[in-house]
Amino acid sequence: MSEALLTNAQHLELFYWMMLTRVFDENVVALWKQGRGLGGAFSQRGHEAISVGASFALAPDDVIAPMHRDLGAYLLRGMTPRRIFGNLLGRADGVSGGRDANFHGMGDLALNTIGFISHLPHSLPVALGAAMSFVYRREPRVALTFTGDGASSAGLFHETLNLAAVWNAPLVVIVENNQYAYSTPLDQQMKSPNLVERAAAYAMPGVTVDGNDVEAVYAVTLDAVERARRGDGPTLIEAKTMRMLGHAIHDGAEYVPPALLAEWEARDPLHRYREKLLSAGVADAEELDEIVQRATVEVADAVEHAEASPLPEPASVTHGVYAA
Ligand SMILES: Cc1ncc(C[n+]2csc(CCOP(=O)(O)OP(=O)(O)O)c2C)c(N)n1
Ligand SMILES: [Mg+2]
Repeated sequence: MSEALLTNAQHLELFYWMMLTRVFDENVVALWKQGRGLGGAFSQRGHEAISVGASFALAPDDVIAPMHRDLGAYLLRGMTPRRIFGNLLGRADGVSGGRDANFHGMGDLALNTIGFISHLPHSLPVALGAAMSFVYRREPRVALTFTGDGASSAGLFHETLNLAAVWNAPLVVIVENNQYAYSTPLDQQMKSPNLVERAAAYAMPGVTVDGNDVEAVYAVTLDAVERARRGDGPTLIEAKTMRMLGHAIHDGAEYVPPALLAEWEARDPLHRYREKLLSAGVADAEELDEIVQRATVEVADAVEHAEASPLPEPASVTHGVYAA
């Protein structure tokens, strides 16, 4: 594994991005429960270390195709909280200009970010296409995408891994194994709880990582990214975590055993990283609280801005429509 040596400033950056993601998500939950939301909004709690740790390993030129629980990836890529909140509220200045009111469709090629495609796992072949375009143009760039445990049972997941291996594509695929696909627990959709075993079927390296350990996610992703950039092909990473809230706001997740949630709560990625930074002497409590405060202010500003922003002009409805 790479010597993923991080400076103290980088440790604090990781904490900041995870905290921004957490605070953003908490605001979404609160607002939607107050009836101030629009459409659905997928919960991010439990996924912060994966989206942040993985994105941190990319160069700005690399392409990322996040899924619906990768808010941290969008933020880290430079998509502002104002634009993302605007998207969730369907505003004209939201990422999709009011065409989607969700974590879908938040693409911005200026940020090398491909918007999430609702159909699962359709972002995978698109990311493979981006990876192959780098090969054809002889550019030392990498494409990284995420998918879920549920989506990994769909045919397109297997077709993409197979072709990525055959074509030796500079692609990194991260499966966010959060134990559930909507209300279906893992053991009701696959025999093996270790998704990483699927990599062997396509003769590509497969790595399992603790998805609640941001530095571990960063280190394995960096390894895979470097491998891809060297021309040594794709990697499958299985990041194990737990979806700590319902599928989306409407879902109370009563079907999840409380003991399972308690077990994972003890491994909360934010609390763990905070303790680690404190015990390693990277920062004191006051410095970390300041970061929390910074994230809180940024998200409050985004909410205020989005709520005060106009909806799109009805006449703009056909913008970006290329076929009917
Ligand atoms: C082809 C397809 N079928 C069904 C859905 C509806 N759907 C959205 S998310 C989801 C569950 C996905 O589970 P998983 O892949 O484990 O990701 P998670 O939501 O747990 O992060 C489903 C069934 C969809 N988006 N696409
Ligand atoms: Mg899942």
